[in-house]
Amino acid sequence: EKAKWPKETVDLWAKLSKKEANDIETIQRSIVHHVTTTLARAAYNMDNFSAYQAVALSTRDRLISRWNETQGQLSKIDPKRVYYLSLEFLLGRSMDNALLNMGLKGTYDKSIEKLGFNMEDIIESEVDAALGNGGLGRLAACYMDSLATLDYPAWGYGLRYNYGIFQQRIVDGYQTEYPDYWLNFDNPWELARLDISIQIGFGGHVQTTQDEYGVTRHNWVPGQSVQAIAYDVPIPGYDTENCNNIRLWRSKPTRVFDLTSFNEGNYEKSVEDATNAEKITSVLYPNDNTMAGKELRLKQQYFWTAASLHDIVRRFKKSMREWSDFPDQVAIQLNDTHPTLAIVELQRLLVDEEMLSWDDAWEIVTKTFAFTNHTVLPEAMEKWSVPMFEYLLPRHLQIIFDINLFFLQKVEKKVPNDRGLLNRMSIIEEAQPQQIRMAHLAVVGSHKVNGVAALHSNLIKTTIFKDFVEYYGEEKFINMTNGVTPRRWLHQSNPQLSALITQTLGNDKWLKDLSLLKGLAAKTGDAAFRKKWMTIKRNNKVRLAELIKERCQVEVSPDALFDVQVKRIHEYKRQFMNILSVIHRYRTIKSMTAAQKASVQPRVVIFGGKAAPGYYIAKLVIKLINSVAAVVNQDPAVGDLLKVVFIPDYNVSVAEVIVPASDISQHISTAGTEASGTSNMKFVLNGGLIIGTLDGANVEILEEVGEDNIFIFGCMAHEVEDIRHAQRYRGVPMDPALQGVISAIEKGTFEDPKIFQPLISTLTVGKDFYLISSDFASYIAANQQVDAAYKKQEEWSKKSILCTAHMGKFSSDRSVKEYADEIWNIKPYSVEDEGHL
Ligand code: CGF
Repeated sequence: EKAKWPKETVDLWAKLSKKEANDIETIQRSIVHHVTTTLARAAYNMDNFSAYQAVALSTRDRLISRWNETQGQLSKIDPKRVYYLSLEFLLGRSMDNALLNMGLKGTYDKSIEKLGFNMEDIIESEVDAALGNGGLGRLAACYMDSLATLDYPAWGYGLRYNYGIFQQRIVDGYQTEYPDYWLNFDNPWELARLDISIQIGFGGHVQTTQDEYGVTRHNWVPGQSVQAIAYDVPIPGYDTENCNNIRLWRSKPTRVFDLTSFNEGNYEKSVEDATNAEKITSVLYPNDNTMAGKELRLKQQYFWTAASLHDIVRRFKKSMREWSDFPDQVAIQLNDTHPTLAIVELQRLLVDEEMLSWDDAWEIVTKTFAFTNHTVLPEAMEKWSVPMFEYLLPRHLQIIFDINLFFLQKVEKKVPNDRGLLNRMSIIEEAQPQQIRMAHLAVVGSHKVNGVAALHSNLIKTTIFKDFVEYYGEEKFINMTNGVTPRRWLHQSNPQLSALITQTLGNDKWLKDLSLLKGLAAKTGDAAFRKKWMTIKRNNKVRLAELIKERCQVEVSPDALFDVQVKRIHEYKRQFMNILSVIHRYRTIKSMTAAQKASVQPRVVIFGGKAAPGYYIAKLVIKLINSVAAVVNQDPAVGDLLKVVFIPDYNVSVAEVIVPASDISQHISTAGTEASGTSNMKFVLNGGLIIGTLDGANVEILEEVGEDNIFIFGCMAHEVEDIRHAQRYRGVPMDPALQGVISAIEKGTFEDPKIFQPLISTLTVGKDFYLISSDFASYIAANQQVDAAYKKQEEWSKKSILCTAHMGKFSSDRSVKEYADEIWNIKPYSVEDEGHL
């Protein structure tokens, strides 16, 4: 159409779509413009929140320009792209990050200040986009930042939940959950693409016919359908014009729904169906590392994968290429098993709708997908009951059975007469009712499978995927150690440290090449530098102490050692062991003379994290922490030597305050249970030391920082089974120090002991599955080493600097580049700043 335009029309468009300038006056104009027009307010009735809204809208205008330019150029170049399918994107706040990444923070600071507002207050007005549970969702967000920064052609696909992870409040020491309706005030960080709407079917039946060549054809006739509407979230790279996209789907009723009911006068029924359609993307399931098995969750998974694939296929078709080129244009990464249905949906589209042969289609499918496993915990393995699945997705079930049949035939051919093997490897578990094992389906349908840290990647090869490794060979199973983005997790959250690093290294190149941090190692001998380093840590501790005062009404001294454990509350992460050791510390201090107390290192033990609402034992751990805090914090015999706090409603923006302020953080999962952990990386990056087990990425952090700069304790992953066996059958006695602690709880030192009985039973009746007793002595000893090391402040400051200096490996830029080279086969491209759209 444009080609038909006269030259002056084309020129006029080019002139008027010039990008806005980024000088202070233009920015101020754009802010005031949004105040007066978009928000319909005026200077005299503005508060911090409306200032935030206006600044956000002005920032968004600039984001959208970049987004448009990037996406326009991408369509022209049409390179191979990666699509990252994740049910969770835990983005947190966007404004600060967008301004920093676009290089506009300083100018906006000044612009706002002159308009009578303060940037820090405005930033605090933004609510977190909390569309994730924990590590997995935050990892997806870090990867999106790195993909954009490194100029990779990449899109994320997810769901736009109306309710993100619940808000946690502590009432009488217990966690209570409140809905997080984060869209209350509109979300400036998304673009509703109401024109992009895809119809998604559910239920119904399958018609089987013979085509003119006698080939059997299957046609799925869904019983109901809903619409998927696209919402795009621009993700700006740091120090590049590139701006990638996360497309989130929202469910809506189709316009053509249930006319029959309507015509029969059953208006209510047709409205009810519409409400059911909206429900699909209503809420994020609040489980981390556990599988709920709910029908609505399966609906979410299909709705999301079908809409995303439809979108991907439509984009591919525009290029008029052959189907066999699909894997050269498209790489799809499955973030956990949640999107595994995409494998089945692509096979269905190719066979049933595009009429490819089964084998040709399957070759395309398996070359396209790759799968990331995030856990070996049995309770997290996704399985779907066959009857429920059949009712929702009858054609997909047939396809899964066929995939399984052809797969098992090949296994049988390679390893004849081993029924046990077929049983173990089958995608279908022979239970009552039968179950679909999503992890097996993901492995069979992908060309690469990766774990998220070296230890974990080895572990999956010898446990859950052992048979598959023998069948496919080692090459299919690789390691991609997780990483975190230094832009958010140092530059944004710890601006003083970021500035000091830039000043010390002479430039800010380290923000795009984190290995440059090693240049800091040479500064450990420089006393003045160490002082600056530790002053910044103290400033960050003051900031955290203020947050603690505000949220927990407890005063803590920034001169004490800040000891932090913030993460989802889970038995395998052993917050229980931590609070038991705190009780031990408390009892030890209470038994001391005044002279002995004088040499105790004061400590503030900081907890935070959410428990899944149905996870009774995890919720009791929160209650115990709060009960212990109530007693310890009031005890004059202890004073400032020990304080315990539980910071409610831990989320990304709270983490941004906590992480830079930590002296020591706890990553103490039973060896072999935490796949990677990513907060461990964030803490060390910010000069916080860690105490931990040889689990997940701790192992690689130890390799990088060296054993003098980390506190390792506890048994190793390969010892766990033997210890459990011994405990179960030989009845090993409980650690004596732990026994003392348990007795104190049972005597009622911290509220009515009956409350905690079920928790204590996990150590006694429950046979201590997570090995708290066998690790307890070495844990206490490691904590004592921490105290001793912290007292030598000069030495500690050197350790802290070396920690940061050796974190180059753990940038998500490194992870993403490895994925791009070894799995996706995609290349960076460059977005030219053409200055207009
Ligand atoms: O994924 C996790 C996290 N809880 O979300 N898993 N899941 N599912 C693992 O438990 C972490 O160890 C890991 O760091 C994270 C991201 O890979």
